Amino acid sequence: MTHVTTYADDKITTDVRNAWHTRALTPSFAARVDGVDLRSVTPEQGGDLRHLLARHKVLFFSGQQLDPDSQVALGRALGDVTPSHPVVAGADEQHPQIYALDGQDGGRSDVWHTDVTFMQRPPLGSILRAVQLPSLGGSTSWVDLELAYASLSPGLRALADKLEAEHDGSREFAEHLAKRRGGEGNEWDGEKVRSLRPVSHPVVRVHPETGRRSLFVNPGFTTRVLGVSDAESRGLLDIFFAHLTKPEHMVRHAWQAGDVAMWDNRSTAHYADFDYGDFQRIMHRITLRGDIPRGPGAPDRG
Ligand SMILES: O=C(O)CCC(=O)C(=O)O
Ligand SMILES: [Fe+2]
Repeated sequence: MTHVTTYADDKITTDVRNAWHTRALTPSFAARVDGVDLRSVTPEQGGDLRHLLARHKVLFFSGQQLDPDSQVALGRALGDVTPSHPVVAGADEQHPQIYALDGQDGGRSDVWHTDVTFMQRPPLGSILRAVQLPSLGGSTSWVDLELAYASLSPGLRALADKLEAEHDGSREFAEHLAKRRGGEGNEWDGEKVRSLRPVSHPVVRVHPETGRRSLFVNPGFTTRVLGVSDAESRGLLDIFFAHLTKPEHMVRHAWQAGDVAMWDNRSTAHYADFDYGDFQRIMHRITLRGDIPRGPGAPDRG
């Protein structure tokens, strides 16, 4: 983008047209963006945010005043907003797109995961707003799955490039689905979700916008490496999971009122600390429709 001025060390960039300031938070990913009012993002600015998202993978904004309507409007400026979740109902009838996570009501995410990889078409990104925070605790961490891929040894990278893995949402969400009327979830990718059948994705995903490769498995939903024995699958997943969650692949965010986080769900995984006991913690998430993950060998990648 020609309107972006990059400073020598590339840690701070200023988007002159939008008067946004972006400060990188780690050497590889995550940035804080100042100067944006997320209530009034135009479609053109939504495109600019999408560029920032693909580049930095996680974006943090503070002092925001979003409400449910403006959170959904923000999502629409960036892309197509999905229903709240394949099987969990929306926050209320007016906001079927909002996934409300209440830590005291099962809305915890204290396992490393990438959102909704148990569907054929996981979301491209998520936008999360702090609604009610505990006075202490409740941080969220993200890992950079592109860095995790790049920091594997070359031999393991070459093996991973050729593998496919099964992703299954039933451990986390079968109960939710059973509780819904008639066992019907929401619509996802234009179809009613009536069951959570496992899907397969490449272990290495090629980012459709940047062409970069990421280690696209996660402990929350990836259950098996396909085409190898059970013992080999277990061993490979143990190696991949321990590797991708290394502290040097990670950024951690301690939430303040008014904070919003956006992440690229094609190149990151995340984990929400459950360390706040009986305190209330409520977050509102929306997700943007994504593409079907492609591996390095796929003919139609790009
Ligand atoms: O509660 C959080 O901080 C993150 C929850 C989560 O996994 C999500 O919003 O996708
Ligand atoms: Fe999540």
